[in-house]
Amino acid sequence: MLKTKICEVLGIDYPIIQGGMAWVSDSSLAAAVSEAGGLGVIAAGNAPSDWVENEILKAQDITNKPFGVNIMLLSPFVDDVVNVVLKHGVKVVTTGAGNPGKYMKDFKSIGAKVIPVMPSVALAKRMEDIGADAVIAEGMESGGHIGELTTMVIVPQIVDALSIPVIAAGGIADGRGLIAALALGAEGVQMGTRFVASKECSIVEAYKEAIVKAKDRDTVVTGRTTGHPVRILKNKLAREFMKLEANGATKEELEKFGEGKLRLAAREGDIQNGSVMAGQIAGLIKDIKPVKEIMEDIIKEAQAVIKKVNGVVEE
Ligand code: TUI
Repeated sequence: MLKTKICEVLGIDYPIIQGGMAWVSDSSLAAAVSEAGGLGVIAAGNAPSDWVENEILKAQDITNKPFGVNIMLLSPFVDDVVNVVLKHGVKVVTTGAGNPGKYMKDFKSIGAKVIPVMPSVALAKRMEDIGADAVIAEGMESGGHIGELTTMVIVPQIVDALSIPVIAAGGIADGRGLIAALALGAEGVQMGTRFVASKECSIVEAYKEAIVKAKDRDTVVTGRTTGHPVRILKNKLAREFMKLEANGATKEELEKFGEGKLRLAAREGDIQNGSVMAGQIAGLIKDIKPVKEIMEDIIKEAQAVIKKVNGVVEE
């Protein structure tokens, strides 16, 4: 057993949330994580609302346990996606890449728990003030769209500034990371990259294998010049993007170049010309396993870490 208050709030066994990952976390991955005792999350990403609706229905077919939907607030379909989430009584909503304030009342009206992902203290505090049930404090170790601060630095500062539960994200993939997050005052963790390298993740094997092969320094942050920094694995696309940035390409040119590249990698399997989003912790991930095994191994390791720490404290 390894329970925190957030487990009760979300109706889950372990304080582990699967990060919403566009083009990656569909009903297959989300339902597997929920079945294994965590909180699975379907990512709406930039997908149209009928795709999201279909994934919600598929997840409800696979599991009776609670799952969430992640709403990417830069999506052109965000209003329609919100309506689908409301229509189907989704239990938990996580958000990324913006401020979900506009939709907070709607989510609350159906009793959904709202957990925005936030990269800084001021933004996280604002979320508490407008009624968020918890926040995910995300460090820049994460894959995808990131902020400026590391997990080690942002988690305890958000914990101290807020009274709602804080979930730590960024650079966490095992039991050591889970206990470290609890030590920083978090009530749980969100993991993305670890769950990409799972059997139930429905993307192409080449993407998962790229994560397994990655070493500690194999990610890079692109897009700092556009105001949308995104961490990806180093590949041909990353080199081309950085070259364009160094040569002073405009925001519009870079956005045009980046369009469709995550889908190209995750669904079409072109991991050289596509965008292989992954966190720095990819270097720690050595295998592709069933979600249940990932979860059980993390809990076992976390319990062993606690025993070890107890031993040190008692000496
Ligand atoms: O959202 C993420 N990670 C993502 S979204 C994504 S899809 C995408 N691809 C290319 C460009 C943009 C998006 C891939 N990965 N993580 C959560 C997260 N949210 N990280 C940072 C933020 C964030 C940033 C600004 C949250 C709030 C925020 O507020 C700005 C404001 O002032 O409202």
